[in-house]
Amino acid sequence: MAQFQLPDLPYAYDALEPFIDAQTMEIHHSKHHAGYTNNLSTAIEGHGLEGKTIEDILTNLDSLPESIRMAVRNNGGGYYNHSLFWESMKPDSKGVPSEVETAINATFGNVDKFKQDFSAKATGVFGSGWAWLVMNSDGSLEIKRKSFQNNPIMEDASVKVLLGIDVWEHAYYLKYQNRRPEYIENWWKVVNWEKVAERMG
Ligand code: MN3
Repeated sequence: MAQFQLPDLPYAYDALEPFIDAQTMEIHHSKHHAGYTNNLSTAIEGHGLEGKTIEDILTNLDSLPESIRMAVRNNGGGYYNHSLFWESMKPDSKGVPSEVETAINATFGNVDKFKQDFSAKATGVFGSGWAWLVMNSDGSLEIKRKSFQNNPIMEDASVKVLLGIDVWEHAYYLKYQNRRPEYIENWWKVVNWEKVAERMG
């Protein structure tokens, strides 16, 4: 059996309508995420990584043989990022829990300002990539912009990844075409803030 399996979505493909359409969700999960997952398992097979978690692997990319390092960065990142992404959304999005709001206010002033900053970073990703909200080891929050499937834990294993938005065109093009800012604006309506609180620990 392959080392990594495609996780089930925690909701139906159409659960995030009208903000994220069912066809995009189905292709994104059953084709893109499945592809990263299979390619990851294939890349690491026979390299002594049995029993390693995806976090173990992504925080130690430099220890991998060069022949598989890029494949693992791209596909391992894709596997990990999308698993985080599905859980970062939910159909009946609630308000921001108080412990999250307190942390956001300390760094960004208020939740609206944070959303503006995060949206601007996500909008400004050149080409394919992600915007991430991370908590540093000192408890401060920070927005990171990453290309391709790179994740903040690849360069700093001490950060906690709290939230991320996929701004590859495959995440929004069917419904929004080139209107990435509109996708981002609507994405806020399906953010799973309880999951963000859980990830803060
Ligand atoms: Mn994607």
